Amino acid sequence: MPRLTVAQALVTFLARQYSERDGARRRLIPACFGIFGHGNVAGIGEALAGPAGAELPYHLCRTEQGMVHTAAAYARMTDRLSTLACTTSIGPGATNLVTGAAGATVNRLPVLLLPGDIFATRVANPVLQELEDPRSYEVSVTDALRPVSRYWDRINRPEQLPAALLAAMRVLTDPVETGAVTLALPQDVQAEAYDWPAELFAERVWHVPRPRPDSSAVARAARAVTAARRPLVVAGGGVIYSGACAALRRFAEEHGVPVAETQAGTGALPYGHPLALGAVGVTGTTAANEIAAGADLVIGVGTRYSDFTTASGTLFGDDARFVNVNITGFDAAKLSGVQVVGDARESLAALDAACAGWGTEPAYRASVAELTERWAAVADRARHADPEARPSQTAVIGAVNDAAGPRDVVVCAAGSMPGDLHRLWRSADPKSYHVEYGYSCMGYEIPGGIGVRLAAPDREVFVLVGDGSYLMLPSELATAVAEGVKLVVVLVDNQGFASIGRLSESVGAQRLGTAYVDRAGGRLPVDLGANAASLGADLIRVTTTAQLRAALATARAAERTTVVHVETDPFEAGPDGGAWWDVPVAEVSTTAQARTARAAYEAGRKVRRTHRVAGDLGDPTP
Ligand SMILES: Cc1ncc(C[n+]2csc(CCOP(=O)(O)OP(=O)(O)O)c2C)c(N)n1
Ligand SMILES: [Mg+2]
Repeated sequence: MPRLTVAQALVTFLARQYSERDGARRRLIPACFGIFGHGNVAGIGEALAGPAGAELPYHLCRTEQGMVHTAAAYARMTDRLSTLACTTSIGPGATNLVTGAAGATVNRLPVLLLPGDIFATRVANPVLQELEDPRSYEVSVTDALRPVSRYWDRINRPEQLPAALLAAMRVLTDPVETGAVTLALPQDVQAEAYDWPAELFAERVWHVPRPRPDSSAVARAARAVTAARRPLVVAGGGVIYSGACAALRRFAEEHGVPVAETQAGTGALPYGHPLALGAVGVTGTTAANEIAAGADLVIGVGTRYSDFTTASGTLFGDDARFVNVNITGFDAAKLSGVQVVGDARESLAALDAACAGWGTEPAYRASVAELTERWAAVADRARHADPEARPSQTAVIGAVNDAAGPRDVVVCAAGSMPGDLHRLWRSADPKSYHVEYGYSCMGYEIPGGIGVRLAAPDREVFVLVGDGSYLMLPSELATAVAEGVKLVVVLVDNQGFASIGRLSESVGAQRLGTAYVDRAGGRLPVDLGANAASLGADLIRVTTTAQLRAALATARAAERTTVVHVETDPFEAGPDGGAWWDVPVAEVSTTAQARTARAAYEAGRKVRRTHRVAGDLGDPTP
């Protein structure tokens, strides 16, 4: 019976957990990020500094929110087969986790959060940073993590730890339930000693299953698929997490079904494949959106059908039927689809076999090729610019895509860039496009880039970050520099919110508060390049496309984290795919701009479909 503190037991346990899928075994939690305060330094801090910590390397980050983004990006890069632990103090350290936790849970990515908490014995309460709720001493700020966690627990006694740890590991490694997992650790309990059962510290392997779909569900799906003339696959992040890209390609090629991609599914089918339509939805291409509008059957694989994917319910036609392949019944049931609940790779293989001999007409495939070519010409123009002039944002994207090797990764999350990237980036590899667009959290970019690079040190990482997003978490540049995690950060500075500025204008809000200017509307004496350099990054400033291309080559070859600072025009927009997005506009207003916007809004929402047509055509006759 080893006698250890709760924190020592926790750290020892975490170092001995493994995940396994397809015979490959890896550490489930290979490292711990954190920031110490009085709520964790004596417990978790002492444990990590001691013998237990030798197996769980510690990385000091600069913000708690940032470290959760790092852990989520790490999990995404490893197909959810491993993640990082995040330790914080009590109070603000704990609540700073909430945004990152929500992002991880929305994106269905495992992260392990270990916030400190107020004394379980309450003898020293109110402790520094304690929220005192007059209704109950039971309430603490870590309760704020409950709705954004897929498993949440507070360890009030050492005896509670083993069961909580096992439950936490199960949720982290269960592709159906995964998301943020929180174990709140009262600071007194962390330091308390207990005689643990030795078997708690044995190596444990968490087998990540590939559930096969129900055979009658596959038969129903095949009946719907083989009755279709204009089918379309919408590939979501689940395709990539499952490692189902080859199965998807086989299915598409066997049956001549084109594939469109969500943000998380981008790269599922490489750019240039004759059936690859690229980005779909609000951030989609004209090619994918036209095929989507005419599709009689949509096969959604590993997608949660966000409003960006369905264009707020306006993208797919009235009579479109849906077949949904998903690991969770929750997503599979959306849009009245035939529910094929299972692992994407296994389900696609089963559907492929059940659809043997069926395929689309050559004329349909030819229309896919024609639409794709037409979009490629538009994209080519947007991606290139006069080498001696200031680049447009789309030319910045073209330059970064050209500078990146086929396995390099682009990271982005918020602003106007995710849309331009989704439409214009050309992925050769399913792991090369990393845009966090489930939570689209400003500030994700740099810490996300750290997580990507830690998970895949053999790939160069290009972080594309707007000035607004940069200002939210520039602090994590200091983490990248300190930890020797090399990034190429392209800081696209347009003095404010190009995205929300455009949106504001279109909804009658007059661009209020969307530009970084002084009270008189003048340019600010703010120098983000100098800020990046002050945090320890190498800085290259560029003003032309030619300089940008040269700087990207230098930065890619460099050993140190390099920030390339470029200014762009916030009023210049790239080509778009013509899809609608539901952002409700003021129903009454004194301004003509808002009234015009309201009229356009009402026209737009008229075409919303509810998709209540059952995808199910019944069971095939045997
Ligand atoms: C944390 C957070 N706050 C607010 C928003 C809403 N929002 C979306 S994009 C955006 C502006 C982003 O500015 P910037 O990074 O400069 O990109 P740009 O729009 O200029 O391309 C804002 C405020 C968000 N996505 N995340
Ligand atoms: Mg900006």
